[in-house]
Amino acid sequence: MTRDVRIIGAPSDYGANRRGVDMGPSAIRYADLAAGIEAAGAAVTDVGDLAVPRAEERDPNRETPATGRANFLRETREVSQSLADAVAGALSEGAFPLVLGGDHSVAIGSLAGSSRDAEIGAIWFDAHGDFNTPETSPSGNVHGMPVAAALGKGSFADLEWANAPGLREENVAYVGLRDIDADERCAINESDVTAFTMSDIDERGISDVVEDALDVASTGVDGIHVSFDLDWLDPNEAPGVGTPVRGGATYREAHWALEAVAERDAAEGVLRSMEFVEVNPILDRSNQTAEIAAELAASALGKRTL
Ligand code: HAR
Ligand code: MN
Ligand code: MN
Ligand code: MN
Repeated sequence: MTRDVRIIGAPSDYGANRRGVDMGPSAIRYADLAAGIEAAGAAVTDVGDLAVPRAEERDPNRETPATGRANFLRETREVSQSLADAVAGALSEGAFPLVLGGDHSVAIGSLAGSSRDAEIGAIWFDAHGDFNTPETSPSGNVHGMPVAAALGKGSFADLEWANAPGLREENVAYVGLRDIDADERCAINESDVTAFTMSDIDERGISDVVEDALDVASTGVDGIHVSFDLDWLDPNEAPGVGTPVRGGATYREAHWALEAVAERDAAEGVLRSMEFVEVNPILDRSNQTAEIAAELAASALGKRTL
């Protein structure tokens, strides 16, 4: 059956401290996203961008967590709630939600929507753990917190809109971590998530690591959410991101990873929702990072060489 991919733009930059990532959805669309998905054999509907409040007078503290710091929490809640509705709505109509960020805080909405009526797992391709809470975050930037938010950690326990009802820690798998804060490291190690670092990829190869991550995410669930932060790639290949970290995945490793997702999906039908985040066109070179995002989306959805 032909997959009906629904593109949902979530142009929020409220989770990061840099403007520009709000232009990510436009840049990824401009990079022939729809044509690539069609080449993968899927149908595409683009529902445009969610409305994101866009005040130039920005007050980060109009709403605050019970304890700790989470900048632009009100705006993040509004975006998360409308994105969760859009993702859940797509799924209920038989479409496949493909979310374009925006910074990684949009994953709060994607995960909440994807798990509203299902048990899900998540694969997190990222340099960062995004496992801070308002209590542990060194920056207060919510794009460093979406996994903790979805799992209801720290003061996110009181913020029901931020929680992903059908996501359990046991089904969260990180691929390619290399920049973790001190308290975040303790929290990841104490949790039941599975974390593969860049060193694991060096040692075992991308193939084994991604197959293991797919096993973790897909065991005992209805489907998986793929959350792809472009800063997982090395900044030489993907310079258009706000928080680049040396020593990332290569272009070929990234393609291999998402082709492995497609292969698993072809065999087991596991892929439920997906997002590409953190593309910042202001920092990019000739839209290269957005082009990689568009190519990777097509790979995950089954585009093949032969
Ligand atoms: N760990 C840092 C913080 O929480 C920075 C993480 C945010 N960067 C991202 N997320 N792009 O993946 O502030
Ligand atoms: Mn991230
Ligand atoms: Mn990141
Ligand atoms: Mn294989």
